[in-house]
Amino acid sequence: MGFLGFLNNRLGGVSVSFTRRGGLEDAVMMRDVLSGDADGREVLVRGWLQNKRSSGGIIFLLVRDGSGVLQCTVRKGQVQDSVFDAFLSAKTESTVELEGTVRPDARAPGGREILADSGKVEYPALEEFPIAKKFHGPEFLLDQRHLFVRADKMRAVLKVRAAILFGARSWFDGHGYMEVQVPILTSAAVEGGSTLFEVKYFDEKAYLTQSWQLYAEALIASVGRVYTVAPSFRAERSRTRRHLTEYWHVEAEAPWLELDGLMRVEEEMLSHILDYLVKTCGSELALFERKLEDLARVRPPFPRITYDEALDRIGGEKSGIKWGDDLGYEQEKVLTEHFDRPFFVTGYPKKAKAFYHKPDPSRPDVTLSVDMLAPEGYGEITGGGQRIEEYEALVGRMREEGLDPKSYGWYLDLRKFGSVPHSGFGMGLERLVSWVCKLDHIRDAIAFPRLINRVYP
Ligand code: NSS
Repeated sequence: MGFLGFLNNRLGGVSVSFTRRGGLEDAVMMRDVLSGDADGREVLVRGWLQNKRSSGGIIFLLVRDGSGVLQCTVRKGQVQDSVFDAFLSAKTESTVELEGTVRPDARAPGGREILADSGKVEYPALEEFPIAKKFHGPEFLLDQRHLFVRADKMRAVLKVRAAILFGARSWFDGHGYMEVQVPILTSAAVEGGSTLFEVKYFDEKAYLTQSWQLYAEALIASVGRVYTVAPSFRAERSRTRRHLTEYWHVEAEAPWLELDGLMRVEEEMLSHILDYLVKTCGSELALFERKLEDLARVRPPFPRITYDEALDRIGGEKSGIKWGDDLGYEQEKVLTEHFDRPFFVTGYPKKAKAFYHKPDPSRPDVTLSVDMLAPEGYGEITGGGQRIEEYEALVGRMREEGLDPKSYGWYLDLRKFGSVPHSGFGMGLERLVSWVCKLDHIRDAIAFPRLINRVYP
């Protein structure tokens, strides 16, 4: 890549137009400066002025370019007076460019700084940045989300999300799963009608998908093991710490896979992801006070309990639900106190689960279903199980649930042409991020959350 600034050896210290000799992209990434690779060299950096302090003839700028945050020091006399004055009056979140020599300095955040010999304020911020260091209420910060995404913790969350997806994809790709995409606009419910978003589709009604699952079941007969990373939508009326109306869903489906095998897929994939986070996101996790040991100890096999055991552990009907009801957030929270790592709950009652779950042949009132719950009060992060593969049984379950088999014509066809025992699961990306980053609310696990009362910004 070459440190272009190196060539630009003090062209009179003016705010030279570096673009004349190359593209805007010629600035060095701060991450490369912070790594020490550019020590002693003359470099050009560009970024946003995150913070500034000055005393006498010296200004310390903290400049962020997305790859890192770097201290740039501007001294009176070492740059033109007009440059010094421009930086002195620049408001935070102005865009700036600086050129100077990289030197190690233990007092600088990250251990390095640039001693500037020239630079310019490229787009001065027009107003004071609305987000100050002081406390702001959550609604204010949600209104300012387009600016709040620049905050340290939001940047860390974005990095953790990206690392989780990288880890998930690399596990799936390495285990014979192919990434596929299916429609977001659909004609029928997957997870029950109560959380469907309806959209007008020309003269018809359509819905925003709740899960890719039914299409995935079609694709396993085409390309075998499949996975996706896609948005899912739930018109959740409940205002909780763990519900978004639009969330990102990592889902997988595989032929010739039963419940036990599915749990092995989930636990291996998750521990692979957590390993990757430990290796690549140490400083981000530290911001949230997440200890790396908490993640490193998550190793297969994860603890497994049944729904019946779960209900017992939380005090049976004293827990607020009776046998047959789904575990809600309150019940899961109590249950998670029994574990210090993610664990599985299997065998949910038929009544608590969607129509496609296969009833346990040895006990038909429960299903071959499994949820993975995260500890520390977080609860469910994945949901899935073994599917009904037999045509008549599937039609029967649809009728029991009051669904019209005609609305699921194509899905039923899959049982007519080479049906197969198969299983799959969906993992809520923001649920996992919330646990990993110890977030109080799922809205902070995504850049622009969609909540019951919020579609702006
Ligand atoms: O409803 S799920 O439990 N299961 C499914 O959608 C299956 N059709 C997935 C599959 O087998 N392919 O949702 C799966 C996960 C759940 O465990 C949560 O982690 C997440 O999706 N989820 C949510 N995250 C955020 N907000 C909301 N509202 C939400 N609903 C589910």
